[in-house]
Amino acid sequence: MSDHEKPGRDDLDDLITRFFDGDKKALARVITLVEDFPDKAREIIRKIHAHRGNTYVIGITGVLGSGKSSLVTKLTQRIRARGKTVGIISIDPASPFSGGAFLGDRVRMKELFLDSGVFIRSSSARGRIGGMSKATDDMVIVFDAFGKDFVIIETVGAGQSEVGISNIANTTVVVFVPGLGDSIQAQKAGIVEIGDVLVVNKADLEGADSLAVLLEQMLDSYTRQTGWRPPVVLTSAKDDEGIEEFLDEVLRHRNHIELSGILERKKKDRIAQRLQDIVEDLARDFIVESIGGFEGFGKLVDKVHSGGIDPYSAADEIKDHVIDRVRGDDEG
Ligand SMILES: Nc1nc2c(ncn2[C@@H]2O[C@H](COP(=O)(O)OP(=O)(O)OP(=O)(O)O)[C@@H](O)[C@H]2O)c(=O)[nH]1
Ligand SMILES: [Mg+2]
Repeated sequence: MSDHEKPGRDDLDDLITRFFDGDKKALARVITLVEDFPDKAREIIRKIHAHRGNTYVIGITGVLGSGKSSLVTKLTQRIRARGKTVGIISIDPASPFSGGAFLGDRVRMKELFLDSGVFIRSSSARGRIGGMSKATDDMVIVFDAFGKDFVIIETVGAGQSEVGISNIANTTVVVFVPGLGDSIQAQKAGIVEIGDVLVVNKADLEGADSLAVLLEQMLDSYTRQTGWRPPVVLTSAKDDEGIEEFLDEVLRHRNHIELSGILERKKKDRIAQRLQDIVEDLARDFIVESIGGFEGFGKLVDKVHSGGIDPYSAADEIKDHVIDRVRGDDEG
């Protein structure tokens, strides 16, 4: 079966069995299906949702080329050294995870590819602004049910996506680099505010300390209700410096939101948003289908065209038809 074929029901049951046996190929296949086939995604999520564990989601965002993939690699190695498993979702077509150009990156990735406790998935942004995909939530559920202790999501900072990542991630990490116009980087709308941990990467380069000072000043200038002041951590993914401290700060944040109840609230907020999105999709499908089967639709178009009715009143008539169909569905 090619990777892009849709399996039948029997295949799916077999696939799920292999998935729960810990088969990495089955995991890869399940993720492809969840991403590419919404109807299969429903079926799969129904089968595996009850098997979720306690995956912790770390989101890493920051400007292009700031070293996010390099940091994810180093961070993953530290997490593995502590005996935990990791699933990585890289939402960025330009990422080395999806075949980058730097030999150095390939060598680093290779260390992860050989580790059976790590699974890497590049998820194309598919032209969506910010690159956050609706399927990302489902992919987290898949990794969770598979038994991953951590999911790390890398996404390039592009305005909207930072907001997206902080909704899904339990801890959001924002990566900065010296020399890219420090104040502009930091002042970009909301970027400092969404970070639970701020990282100044490429600390081996000039200007890292002054950037860290600037970030601390910005943190001074706004108040937070959560009792958490985001730490600023200096790292060099290249030299493997500061990574242990970086992981410690992520875990310290985790501890903070777990003990304070913020984590549970965040998770419930996310579920509420997700349920709303799913129902909106269902409603939209229903409406499109209802309009498609409504014979009066063409007549209303003509009537608006000839000036016999205004578009809002015509839309009200269509809405009444859709509501009648909903009632019809309810009755039988
Ligand atoms: N000097 C220095 N270079 C680094 C460091 N970390 C990463 N780099 C280099 O920066 C470049 C980009 O690194 P990536 O890890 O691909 O950065 P990224 O943020 O994932 O890039 P995109 O996904 O394309 O946005 C590569 O050439 C890395 O080798 C660092 O700590 N110091
Ligand atoms: Mg990258």
